[in-house]
This record gives sequence, C-alpha cells and structure tokens, in this order.
Amino acid sequence: MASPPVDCLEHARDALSGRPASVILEEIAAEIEKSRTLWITAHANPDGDALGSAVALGLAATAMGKQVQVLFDSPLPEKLVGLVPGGSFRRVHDTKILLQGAQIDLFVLLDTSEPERAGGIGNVGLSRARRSVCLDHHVQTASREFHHHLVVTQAPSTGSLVLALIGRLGVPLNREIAEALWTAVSSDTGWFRFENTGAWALRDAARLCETGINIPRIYRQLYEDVPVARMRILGTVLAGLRTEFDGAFLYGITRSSDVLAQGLSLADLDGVVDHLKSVRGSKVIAFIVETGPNAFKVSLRAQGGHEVESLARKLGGGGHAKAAGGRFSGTLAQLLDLLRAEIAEKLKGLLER
Ligand SMILES: [Mn+2]
Repeated sequence: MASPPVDCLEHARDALSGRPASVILEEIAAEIEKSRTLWITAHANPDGDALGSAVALGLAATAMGKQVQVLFDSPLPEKLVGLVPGGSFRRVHDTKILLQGAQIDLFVLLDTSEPERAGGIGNVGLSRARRSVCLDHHVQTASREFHHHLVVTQAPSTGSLVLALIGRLGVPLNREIAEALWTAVSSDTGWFRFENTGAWALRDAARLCETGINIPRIYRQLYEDVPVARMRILGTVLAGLRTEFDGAFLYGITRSSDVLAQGLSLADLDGVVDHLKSVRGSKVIAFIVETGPNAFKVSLRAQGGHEVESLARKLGGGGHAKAAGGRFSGTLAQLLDLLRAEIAEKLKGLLER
C-alpha cells in the first residue's frame, strides 16, 4: 500500500500549473524582496484567515522596511479586529481614492484567487501595481492575471502559506505576527477540528505557539464572548431545523431582518453552520439566511465522502470541498428544490448501496 502524501508545503503543488508549491513560494518571496511599496488584501467580508494572513504578511513586510498598506473595503467583524494590532490594516470606504497617486510595486491578494472577490480593491490593485501575486487554498478557479499565483488546496489555511512565505523572507516571527497567523490557521480549521486539520496545521500551530502567544485569549475572542442575542438567534435556528433524505440533508433557516432586529450583524452568524454539522447522520448541511425579498445566502458543509463545492458554484459561490457557500435569488421553495435535486444526485450512490 502506498503511504499517504506528506502533509506539508514541500510536497504540495500549485493547483493550476502543477508546479511545486515551494518553487512558486520562492518566486513570490523574491517578488516581495525587490518591491518597495505593497498593497495587501484578501477576499471581501474577511474571515479570520483572510484578515490574519493579510495582517501577518503586512507586519512582516513592514519589518523588512517596505511601505505596506493592508486594505479592505468591507466591514470587519469586531471580534476579528480585536485580534490584530490597531493600525495594522486600513478600511477603504471608497476605492476610487486608490486610483490617485503613484503606482505601487506589488499587489498581493490572499485567500482567494479571484480579484472580483476582493471587492473594489481587487481590480484597482491589479491596475495600480506593476507586479501582482496571489496565495490561496480554495478549489482553484484562478484567473491567470497574476504574475505569480500559488493555489494549494491541501493547505489548511492561507495563513499556513503566509507562514511559510515569512520563513523564506527571513523575517523572525514575533508575537504580533504569530497571533495574526494563529487567528488564520485556527479559524479555518475550526480550532483544529475540521477535516483540514493534519500534520501541516499542527506543525504550524506548534511553531506559532513557540512565540508565546496567548492561545486561550484568542479562543475566547473567536468562539466565546458572544452577545446573548446570538444565542437566541441560534436557538430559533435550532428549533426550526429540518432534515430530509433520512437525515442526510440537514438545514436551518433565519432571516437577516430578525438578526438585525436583535442588534446583531450577519457576521455574528459565523460558525452557526459548523454547529449544525454536529447532528448525527447529517452529510450535507445548509444554513440559509434570507437576506431580502427572494434573496438568500447559503452556507454549506459536507461530511465524510461528500463535497459541497460544486453545489456552491451553482449558487454563484465556491469555497472548499467540505465548506463552501453561495447566494440564491428566487423563492425559498425554489432554493430548496435546487438543493434537494443536487443533494439527491450526490446521495444517490450512497442510498443505492
Ligand atoms: Mn482560508
């Protein structure tokens, strides 16, 4: 029997080109070394991986004497903002402002390889920068607009790629960089519980831990310290859970108007879908948020041999095999019919057995 592939960057390949990931990482490191001015961003509505990766690389490049701006043009959840140093990123309210001034040397896009997923900054960055790179770990749909792109789908997080990159840049890990990267790796692995938790994620964890970061503080900030209103919303979602296909398809629904009425934002719903995953027998899990009349946001999770990335893609979204999401315009009945049809197809092999 063949032994499983070693779970590390050195054995990984870029999903698009098939070239060794470590070679491309060297090229990206060289690109950063020769740049003086950098813009760094990640996908819109940043999660822990997007924010943590961008801030960590920003801090490292700043330590190298570069002029760095870490930019986001969408609001950031307060929870996450508390995990990175004040002033380590900038919220851009109007991306037109970025079109003024001199060109920059390098644009870095993280945790997505599709510039349009970074809001306005993606395309503005590409047009303003002489050179561009992206590092990502989502199922590849990468355009070839970048001078260097690295998409490693088996990487537990983009933060894991950034950690390796910072190593190649020769920047010593300090506590601030390590905390940002811990935020990245731990949030994408669900605090080292999801299927992307393996030797790679745990080696990263050990390395970051050695800098003396305060892990319980980050845990409390990420997963606890929630407003009681979120618990109430979660309660209504749980009370309304539905199952179909003998429990293999599990879904919960809420309305954004209910969430906002409780003084919460949609970002406060992060993690709810992962909670639903714990139900016995569930294989495909959907958390549906009605965001407006005939408009829905759908978060998807898969267990065991199943995947939801292709389903998310049909909803105009994407993600990972086991965790993905998209949006739907139409009635709830139409959305559920679409999900049922897709899930019936996915479960067919299993049910026939
Ligand atoms: Mn990620």
